[in-house]
Amino acid sequence: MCSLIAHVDDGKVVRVQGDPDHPYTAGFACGKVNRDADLVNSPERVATPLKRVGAKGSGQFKAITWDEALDEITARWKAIIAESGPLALLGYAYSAHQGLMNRGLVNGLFHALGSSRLQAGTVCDTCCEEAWNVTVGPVGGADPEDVVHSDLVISWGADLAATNVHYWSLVEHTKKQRDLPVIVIDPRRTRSARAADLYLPIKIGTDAALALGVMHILVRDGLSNRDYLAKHTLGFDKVETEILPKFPPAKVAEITGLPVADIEKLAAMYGKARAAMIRLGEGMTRLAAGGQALRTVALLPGVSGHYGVKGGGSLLLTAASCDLNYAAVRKPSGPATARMVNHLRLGEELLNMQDPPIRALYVSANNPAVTCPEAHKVQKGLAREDLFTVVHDPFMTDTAKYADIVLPAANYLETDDLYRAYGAYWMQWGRQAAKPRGEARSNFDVAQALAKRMGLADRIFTLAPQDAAQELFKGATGPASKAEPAKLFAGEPIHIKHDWQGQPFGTPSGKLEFYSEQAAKHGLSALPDWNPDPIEVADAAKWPLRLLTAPGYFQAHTAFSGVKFLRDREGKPFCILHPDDAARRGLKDGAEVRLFNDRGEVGLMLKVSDEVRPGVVLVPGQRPSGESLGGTINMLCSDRYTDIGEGATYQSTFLDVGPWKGPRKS
Ligand SMILES: Nc1nc2c(c(=O)[nH]1)N[C@H]1C(S)=C(S)[C@@H](COP(=O)(O)OP(=O)(O)OC[C@H]3O[C@@H](n4cnc5c(=O)[nH]c(N)nc54)[C@H](O)[C@@H]3O)O[C@H]1N2
Ligand SMILES: Nc1nc2c(c(=O)[nH]1)N[C@H]1C(S)=C(S)[C@@H](COP(=O)(O)OP(=O)(O)OC[C@H]3O[C@@H](n4cnc5c(=O)[nH]c(N)nc54)[C@H](O)[C@@H]3O)O[C@H]1N2
Ligand SMILES: [Mo]
Repeated sequence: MCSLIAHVDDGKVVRVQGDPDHPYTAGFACGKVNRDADLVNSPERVATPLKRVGAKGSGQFKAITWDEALDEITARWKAIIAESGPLALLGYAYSAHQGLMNRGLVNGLFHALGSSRLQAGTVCDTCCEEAWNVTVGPVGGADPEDVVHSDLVISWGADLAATNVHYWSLVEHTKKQRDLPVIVIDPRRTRSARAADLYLPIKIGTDAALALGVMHILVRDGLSNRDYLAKHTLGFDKVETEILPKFPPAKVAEITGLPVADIEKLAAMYGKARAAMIRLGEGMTRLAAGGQALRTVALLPGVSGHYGVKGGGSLLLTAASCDLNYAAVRKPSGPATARMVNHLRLGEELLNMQDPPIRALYVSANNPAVTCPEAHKVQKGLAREDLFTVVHDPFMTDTAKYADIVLPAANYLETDDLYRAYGAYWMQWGRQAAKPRGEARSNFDVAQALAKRMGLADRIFTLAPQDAAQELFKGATGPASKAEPAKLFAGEPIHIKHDWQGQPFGTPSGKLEFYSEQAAKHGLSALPDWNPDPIEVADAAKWPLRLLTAPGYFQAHTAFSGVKFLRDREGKPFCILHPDDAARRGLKDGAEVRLFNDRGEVGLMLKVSDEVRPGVVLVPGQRPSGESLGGTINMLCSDRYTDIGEGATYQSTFLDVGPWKGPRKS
């Protein structure tokens, strides 16, 4: 979450920049956000509510008024609820660039209606979050700003230069003043990797083995912190006797594809550091055994004792430390429990859920036709003639093309909202900078309008955003609750970190859990471990390449695809193959290629580069079908769950690449 300044001229946002007075943003915004004036003013924005006039997916619509749109939506919902009950409705709202009000109140609407509930975020962070929770507990990790106290930084499964730009710039700044070695562990030689002091091009999905190998060496060389282990951790004795003997350096080298010398070097640097900070990325968790990978890496600072040192430890997400009263907005009323729909199984559930089937879908602030695995199934589900779909978005997305009604959404610069970061310990009120373009309305506003028409009486649906935001502070107990409303609403950033007394652990034992009964309850082994996944092994025998999915530098999923400059900057949707793999297939840099497996095919441009190892095909970002030669990468990914958190396994995808001969006739 960056703190931004929007320059407004004559009611129009003309420029957006990082706030120079904010301690963490420090005047810097990434290449995407720097273009947010283009995003908010994009000529491609949807101007008015629209009603479908052509076939689903064809994108043919006519303009209607807001009253017509809201009347039709609520009349259809009421009829469906009368016939099939509220579970036939699904509110499918996610995050985009929104804060707590615009994201939360849409959830609040569907919670109060008693509809089927979205198990949100399984496309993103539920796997890593659950894995962290069973290991460290539902608490934040290291403060990224404490990196000024670190003497080693490990970026483990995160491309800091893409997804943690403020952290990255603080690291670079610190590096200019003193020695601060950076180690990057990533199957892609990312921009961060190129700037690293040590880069380990690990094989996808082998991080747990590497972390166990490092522990093995730390113990072997007397570099483990016995005092810390005894006081603050649970079950390391079992790891030491049952697991670590399986992971000597030579074995780890075989599993991870890394030279023994580099594994030794990593362990030596880590073991000798006084305060090493590990920035944990979600990258290592986007596959079948993702939870075990993250859990195992998050245990390392327990062995070194760095969880007890300022500037040491690890950081996954910070949000759990901001204990606001979210329920005030997200759960104003409604049944305590209701049927859940997993975010990443939208296609499956639209096609197969019964008693009742999903008959009405409301999509807000996400684009599942592109970003969900089994994208074919999602599109097939969205094409159902008997499904009533509403999409609220600033742009005519691939998903919106399937809607019966499209509602134009306001952008974050056009709304009031409360933001709390998930990569830093900051919270801030963001004031509306400009009036919504055209007839666009905010999520908050539309949720209230729909609630009123549906006869919901909860007070939250009548409050102005600022008054609703105050509700979040009622009953909150942590540092966030101490925010002074006057300062907050004047736009002053608020730091929400507790007083630092070492990494707190929120596990049942109150310690860092090497042995975790909660993990075992989720079906993971109670101890950290690494084993090959049988389904991946079978697929790898069938297909020669494995998918590596990583963020685009100039796109974030599809949220910036309405900015032509950024689309062009990112380039036509592409994949990257190692020169050996390209040569073996007679494919040249710049060729049009087809990526395929049993699930389907996608047409992309080829870049040949050794930034990935042989056997891997890298596809940065998820680009809409209209931008590629054909299709979108998630058409090749299954909706199988991760080992914990029921998350997405994009990288358990195996495939092949060949020349593109135009879309296949089906
Ligand atoms: N293959 C593969 N797939 C992935 C991933 C991967 O690594 N590999 N990553 C996954 C991850 S981490 C995530 S989080 C998901 C993201 O997937 P999505 O949540 O689908 O994210 P976006 O594509 O950014 O879609 C956000 C939409 O919200 C709209 N929007 C922006 N602001 C507002 C607003 O204020 N109101 C409304 N109503 N709409 C707004 C934007 O125009 C855009 O259409 O993708 C996942 N998909
Ligand atoms: N520019 C840009 N920024 C973004 C986004 C974006 O799309 N574009 N998306 C935003 C969102 S929604 C999210 S959730 C965050 C996610 O941000 P991060 O937590 O950084 O996670 P990812 O971007 O999924 O993956 C990061 C890195 O993990 C690497 N990786 C993949 N598999 C493995 C593995 O098996 N082991 C290891 N060690 N590394 C692996 C990838 O090559 C990639 O470089 O980023 C946010 N920021
Ligand atoms: Mo995400």
